[in-house]
Amino acid sequence: MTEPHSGKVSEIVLDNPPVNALGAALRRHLLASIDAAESDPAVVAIVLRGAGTAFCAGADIAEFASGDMGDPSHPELLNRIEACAKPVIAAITGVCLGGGLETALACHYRIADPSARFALPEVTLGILPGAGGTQRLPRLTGAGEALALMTSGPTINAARALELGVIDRLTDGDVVAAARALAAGPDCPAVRRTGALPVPADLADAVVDARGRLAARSISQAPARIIDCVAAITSDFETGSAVEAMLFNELRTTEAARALQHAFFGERKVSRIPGMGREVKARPIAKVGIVGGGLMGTGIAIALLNAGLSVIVVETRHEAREKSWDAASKAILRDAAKGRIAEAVADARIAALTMAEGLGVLGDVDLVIEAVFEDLAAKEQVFTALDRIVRSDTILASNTSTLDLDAIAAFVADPSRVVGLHFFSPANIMRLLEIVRGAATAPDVLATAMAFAKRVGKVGVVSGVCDGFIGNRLFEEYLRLAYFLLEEGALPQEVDGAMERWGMAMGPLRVLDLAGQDIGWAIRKRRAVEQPDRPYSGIPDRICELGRFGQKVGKGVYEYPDGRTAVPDPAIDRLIVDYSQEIGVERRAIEDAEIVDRCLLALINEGARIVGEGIAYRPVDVDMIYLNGYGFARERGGPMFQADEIGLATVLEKIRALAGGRNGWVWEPAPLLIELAAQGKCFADLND
Ligand code: HSC
Repeated sequence: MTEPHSGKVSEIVLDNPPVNALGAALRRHLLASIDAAESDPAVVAIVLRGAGTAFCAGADIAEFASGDMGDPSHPELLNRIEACAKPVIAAITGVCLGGGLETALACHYRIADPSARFALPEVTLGILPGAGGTQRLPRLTGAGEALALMTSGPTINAARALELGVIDRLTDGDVVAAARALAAGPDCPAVRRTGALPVPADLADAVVDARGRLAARSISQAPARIIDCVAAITSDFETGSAVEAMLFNELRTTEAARALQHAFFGERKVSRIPGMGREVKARPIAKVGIVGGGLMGTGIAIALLNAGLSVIVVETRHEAREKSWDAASKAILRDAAKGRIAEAVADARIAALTMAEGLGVLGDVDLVIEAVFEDLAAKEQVFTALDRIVRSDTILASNTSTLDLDAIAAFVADPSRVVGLHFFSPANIMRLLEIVRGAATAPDVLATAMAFAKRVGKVGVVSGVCDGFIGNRLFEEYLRLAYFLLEEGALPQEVDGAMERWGMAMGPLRVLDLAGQDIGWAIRKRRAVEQPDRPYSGIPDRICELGRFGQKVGKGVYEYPDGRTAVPDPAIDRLIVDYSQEIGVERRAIEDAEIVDRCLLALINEGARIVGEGIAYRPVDVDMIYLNGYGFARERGGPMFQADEIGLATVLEKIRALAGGRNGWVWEPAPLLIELAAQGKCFADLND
């Protein structure tokens, strides 16, 4: 891992593929290398660089769970680097994140090339920069800038890092050669210890300011503790560092930290398809056809154009076509106007969009995504036509959220080329892509869909075929519960308020108002025929009978006087109370904790059923769908993570207790839950 000392400069390499994370072995190696270089009289200076294209992505996150982070610990190692009597120069390319940036800050001088990207993203993992970052960065940039970087974790480029004083020099050429030349030459920087720099002048004001901006309802305590660490900066580096170490350890074991780290690894885990070897290669995708230029089709088009793909939108209606073009180009121009992309990039993206009236133009695309309305006959028309038009290796995808993908695949001669790509609206914003594997979907088609998800910046999660797939199947049980709670005594604002205070981006009733109460109504009508033994509360139907279809018509469960803000409506409160009376239910006060418990248990039980049936590969797949498509707080990890937090034996006990109560039929425990609880296992045991 260490190159031999060449001349008078010692080059120490951070080498731990793929991203040079600072695991224990690498820390030991660095410590030994610094000791060796310092004691070698021939060495005048040290250059620290990363192997490959990255400098270092930080601590090895997998070590946090074990708590085994010593021998040497990160702070011990970095203090040793900083204390080195010979100049240590960091030569930075690629990612320089978290503990990686803290390592660079402990060096005496930092040179980067334009590929370098810097961040202290610990807050996104529910922790804080625990290797001296909270004490060193403010001394270089000022406390205000450092707090902004640490409390929300944005990534900055090399030019910005130079501007802020995070690095000392930016070079266009070979950064290692530049660092070596500097180290060996007459202008070699002197030892300058960041930890010994003066207390930043703006410290007191910046701390007050940051505390004032703290979100009132943050589940994670990390932002507040980061501010505490910065407030603890004194001229004595050790005092502040002791506070940082104490608060780091406090955060490390919190539920939010574990949940956020579950999300980090989970989003990567879901891309692994069990049983699919490396020999399965994704097909190249450069040109995509989208059938249907409505809201969904247009959102998909924007997402794809933003990822540099070439897109043809086929929309038969002239007006809709114009509207789609207009919306897509405006969204791209808005990004340019806000400085997110260069004007030339915006022009290229708009030039990559073609609108067409008929399917005939799709003869040479790599992938077609059908996004017409949810009607099997409409899908049949599209797929049978596409089958005649596209190349034999073109992948055919449906954006259906409710129809049977296998029935759609049967419309083409070769169903192995058909896959579901279920985008969530607005498709250019929402991170989730539910990838539906049909009974006949070919492995390389599935692999292509996964690679495509990554390419367009989505978290792709595979679902088997079932009504509602993973996400909406769980959501249906969650909604069923929410309406039963209304019958029993809660008001809409109480159900939504409890779930929102707990961490959901939006309560279940507000979600349905946003999606359209008429959509829920149509599904309930279908269910009344298909599943007469699984009735819903009659409350939502009563609301629909009043034509209150949600936000789009200004009234649903709530009123929307300004078109956006949900305001509780006394008429709906009366409707609910009357309904309870009509069905003979004596209303009672229902506490937040009971609302959260029941809604969550409904999600967990259905999630367990879905994993047990093999619709989801792993419990973590269910969690990643909920975090990325359904507004489940990342700091809560997802329903299956929550089940493990509660303990599966307790979850089962609670479900069984509910099964003995009103609407007990809802609470039949999932077989997998019973099995795991009996074995003393948890859902996480099934994730690897
Ligand atoms: C930290 O540094 C805390 C410090 O303050 C130290 C505190 C010490 C306190 C001690 C007190 C006594 N660790 O994303 P990709 C894996 S916290 C482990 O698919 P990309 C990743 O799981 C850390 N593994 O690639 C995946 O593995 P798989 C702060 C890590 O090119 C593979 O690498 N740093 C890892 O799309 C490839 O990753 C961060 O939060 C890590 N740090 O993105 C940065 N980083 O193939 C987190 C990656 O088996 N990382 N892996 O699935 C990232 O943001 C992205 O991974 C990159 C690469 C942008 C680096």
